Amino acid sequence: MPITHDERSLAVSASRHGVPRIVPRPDASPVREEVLHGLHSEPKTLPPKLFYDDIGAALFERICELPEYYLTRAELEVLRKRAGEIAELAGPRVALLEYGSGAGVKIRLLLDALESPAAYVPIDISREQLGRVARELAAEYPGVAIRPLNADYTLPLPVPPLPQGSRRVAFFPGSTIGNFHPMEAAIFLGRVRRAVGRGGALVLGVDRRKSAATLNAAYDDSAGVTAAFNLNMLARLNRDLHAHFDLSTFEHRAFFNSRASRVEMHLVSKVEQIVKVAGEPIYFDKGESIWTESSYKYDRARLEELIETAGFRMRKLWTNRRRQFWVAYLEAV
Ligand code: AVJ
Repeated sequence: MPITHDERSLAVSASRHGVPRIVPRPDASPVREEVLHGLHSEPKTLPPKLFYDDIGAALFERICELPEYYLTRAELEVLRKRAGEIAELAGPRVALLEYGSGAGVKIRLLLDALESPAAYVPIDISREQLGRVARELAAEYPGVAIRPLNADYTLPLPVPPLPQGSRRVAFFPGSTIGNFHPMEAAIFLGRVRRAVGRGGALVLGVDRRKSAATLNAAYDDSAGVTAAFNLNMLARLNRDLHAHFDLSTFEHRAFFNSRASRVEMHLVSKVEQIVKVAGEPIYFDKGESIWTESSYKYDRARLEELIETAGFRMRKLWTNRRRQFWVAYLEAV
């Protein structure tokens, strides 16, 4: 079923509670053209959204528990401490839109603190996880209209129909904004700005720029979970796109590129080889990589520049005790 643009349907369903229906979008599965375009590029690239099939989503949850991966704990610390302040700024009966809802841990902190939240729209590319989280939340928060959207939010989304007269507050945690090149980050946040409209707001999580040693450890953990997460992208293409990657011939590489202020993740071919992907031969030199992810790290000046370009004003900026991670409360200008 396509998503409806009838505002009333959601206003009505806000007081009803049943099992939420997932709105399927065709974009959520790997697109052959997009994959082949990336593999024919120079350097070779694959988009990070391809990490999050069911296995990848589970591996990412394990990453969040790693001693080296401080991001999730740091952000949760801020959200726990500031949920009350966020709720006060947001006001009553808000409609929440979450870009990349994942395991649904962080949103509970907001739903618990907010005064009579009206609706929650989790948007995620991982269909199985989205369905599970939506069912759990519908049971836990019977007063909130849960409207899951299985979509690739890096593409323009139709603005979901939401209860009339409710303030829209977007939630984009985890520093996933770091996956976008700064120029694309501004364009993406500009779309979020239009989705929340005048009077709307955005709660944004952003990882702060810090020492290369700390960042390198966070993206190349000693237990090898991040390596498995990175390599799963190839396994996933083998499963879903008739690719023939031999995983033992690729290795995980992650490092902080200080000039560009980003952590880069790559999959490096250990040998010269040709891999068939969706019927097409892809040639790899020995040592050639596929660039699978960038995680941009922001200092205060760059963050403010990004926010202003996107049409938001910074109302509050919080960090955790160890000053690793930011949570910003942004208001639509
Ligand atoms: C989910 C995009 C925030 O960039 O830190 C974790 C993904 N990649 N380890 C990040 C990720 C490698 C993560 N984000």
